[in-house]
Amino acid sequence: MTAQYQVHGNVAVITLNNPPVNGLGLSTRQGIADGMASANADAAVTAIVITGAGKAFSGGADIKEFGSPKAGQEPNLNSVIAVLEASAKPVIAAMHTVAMGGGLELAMGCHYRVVAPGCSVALPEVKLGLLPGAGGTQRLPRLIGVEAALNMIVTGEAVKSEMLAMVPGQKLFDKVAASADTLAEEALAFARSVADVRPLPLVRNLPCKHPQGDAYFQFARNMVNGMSKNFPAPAKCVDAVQAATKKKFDDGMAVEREIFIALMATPESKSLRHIFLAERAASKIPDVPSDTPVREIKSIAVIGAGTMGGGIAMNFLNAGIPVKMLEMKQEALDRGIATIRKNYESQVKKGKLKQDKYDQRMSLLSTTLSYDDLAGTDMVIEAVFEEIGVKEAVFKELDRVMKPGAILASNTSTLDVDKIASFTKRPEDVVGLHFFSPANVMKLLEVVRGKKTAKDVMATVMVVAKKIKKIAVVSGVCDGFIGNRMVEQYGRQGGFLLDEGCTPAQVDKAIEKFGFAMGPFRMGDLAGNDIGWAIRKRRVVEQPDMKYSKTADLLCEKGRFGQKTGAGWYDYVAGKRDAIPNADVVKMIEDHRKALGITPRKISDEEIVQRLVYALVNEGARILEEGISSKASDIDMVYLMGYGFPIHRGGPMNYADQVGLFNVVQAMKRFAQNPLDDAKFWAPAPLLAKLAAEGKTFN
Ligand code: 3H9
Repeated sequence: MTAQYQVHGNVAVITLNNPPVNGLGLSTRQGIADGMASANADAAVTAIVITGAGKAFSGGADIKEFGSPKAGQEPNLNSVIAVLEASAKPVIAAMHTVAMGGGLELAMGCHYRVVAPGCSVALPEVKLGLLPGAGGTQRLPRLIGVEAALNMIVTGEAVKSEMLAMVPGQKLFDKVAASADTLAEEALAFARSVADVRPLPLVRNLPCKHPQGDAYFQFARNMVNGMSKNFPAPAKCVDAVQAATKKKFDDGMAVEREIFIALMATPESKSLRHIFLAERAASKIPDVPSDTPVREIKSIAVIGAGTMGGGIAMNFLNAGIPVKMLEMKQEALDRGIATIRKNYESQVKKGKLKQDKYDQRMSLLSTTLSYDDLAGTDMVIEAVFEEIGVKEAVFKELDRVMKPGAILASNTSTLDVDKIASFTKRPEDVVGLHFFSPANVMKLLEVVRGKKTAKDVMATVMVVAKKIKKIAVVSGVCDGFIGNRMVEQYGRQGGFLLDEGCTPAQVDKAIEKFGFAMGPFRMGDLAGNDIGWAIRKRRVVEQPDMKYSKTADLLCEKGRFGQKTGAGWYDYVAGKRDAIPNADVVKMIEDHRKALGITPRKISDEEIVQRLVYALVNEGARILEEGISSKASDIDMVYLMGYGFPIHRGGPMNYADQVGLFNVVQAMKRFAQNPLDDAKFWAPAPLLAKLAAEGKTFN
């Protein structure tokens, strides 16, 4: 049973027990309704307490149930709340740790609420592209005031119970318990104290007004619209709360219901719900059980004090984990430390970091010029030059000095982790940790699992990643891992588009309108066009028949490497990041086109977007079928967190699912007919073809 029923003296207690967070799935909702029926039928019971077992009162509606037939099955949450409101005996919510979404709505449907201090209270539905759909938009404004409620509903942010208890005139909490430990006892005592009070108070009967009325809501709408481009839910939250101030309670509920149902069907909400689950799924590795013992990581060594090494070190310092940095020369160490110091100082100046925290972080950082000094550290991350010979020298040294059981990680972005592991006598301890630049800012971490990497090493690095607040995604060993392998195909399509008639600005604009943070050419300029050039030089040797546009090579031959040289696909003014189109680059592309005898054609934004995105999808499908990635949602996380894929589209694989894989394959077949494109590339990956034929999806 996911809700238990017990009677303590004259008080019935219904305990939600649906781990991990007492999501209000069908069986829990049924359990509450059953408990209510038992309590009302038992003449000895004078009051009813609803509480939650384990680490939450309730995290809300069961997100995993959304979209399944169970979600709409009676009793739905609104019906359960109607049962609470109709109870002849007082119902008291006893909340602790987490009271969110439908969980908070359930509590607001009770007659009274007792809360433990430290309880995170939120209506976070907006983060899932929804609004509270079980009366949250109608009841919360009645309990804490319109502005405070709208603020919580529109941001979805959690507020601690003790803070909310200080809102003047709030009626959300009837009592704040002394502590979480005494909550149960205090809730029982409270229940006894109100057992005979009549009439029973109902939130629906409280007034709901804002003194400025429409003017306030117009102001709120303007604010919200400015901040929530691409997402319909926040503005709808304003509409629903405004309805609470203008309509009778049940009419306001009807407005909320209608909006909730409409939002549930939007691609934006589907994407956000996908991301919520994908983020949590990413930390799970199919063949590494969740109870795999992890190694203790109390100290870290970082080899290399360059931009990457410094950024990596900061992650651990931020998490309170001591870091020892190693370099070959004192000057390099000094430069690295100065950069870290500068980064922190700028945070202090902006008020983002307190001075004592800064001091504490810097005190955790030590340096050395000798490998022997690293012997005692639990994990080492190498961030040296991307050249296999250099890595070999480093890993041989690490193998010599590191204590048994230490984890040896490489931050390589391209090299073969199995080969790197083979430089040691302990390949089971070697793993790839591909941080993205700037490493102290970017959320993504690709964890590259070598053929011999031990399961407990994988389990450990996933825990460590969480500690340093990264979203870790596991990749097998292949050229470019998940992200860079896919971006190469995306870049190739970008090149073909130039050959066929586009300018870099046209391509970038089209994909940015689709929602990407940056188009492929602006991204190339930011990352450095010389990186792709080096990869292509390798590729033409490995795959001499590979078709690609030579425009990027021509650009690099002119020394236009991007922002770092002040010129790439665009021009840049020192100190600014604005991309200014350059006529010579456009002419270079036109000349190249002429030399190839291509007559340019007008290419629609739709075709640009499809070719770029489906290039990602097809390569993603190959990555999945090769087992480089264990789930499509991992690929989505890589693209969302590391490559600026639009959040509201939920990642390339999710987007393809939404478009329909059949449609994706049809488009690919069309692209394959284009003689200037690469027919071989557009042959759908077998997995994609199979899923499309079966009418299935990636996720
Ligand atoms: C809603 O309520 C709609 C209503 O208004 C109307 C209905 C008609 N359901 O985050 P964690 C799982 S919409 C199912 O790592 P933490 C999560 O998937 C809902 N499962 O832990 C994970 O599972 P697994 C509004 C849920 O301690 C595990 O719990 N509510 C739910 O860092 C641990 O998650 C929200 O949006 C759920 N509602 O944080 C709340 N919530 O182990 C969303 C979590 O299998 N949840 N799980 O991977 C959160 O913000 C955080 O999970 C929470 C715990 C703060 C609760």
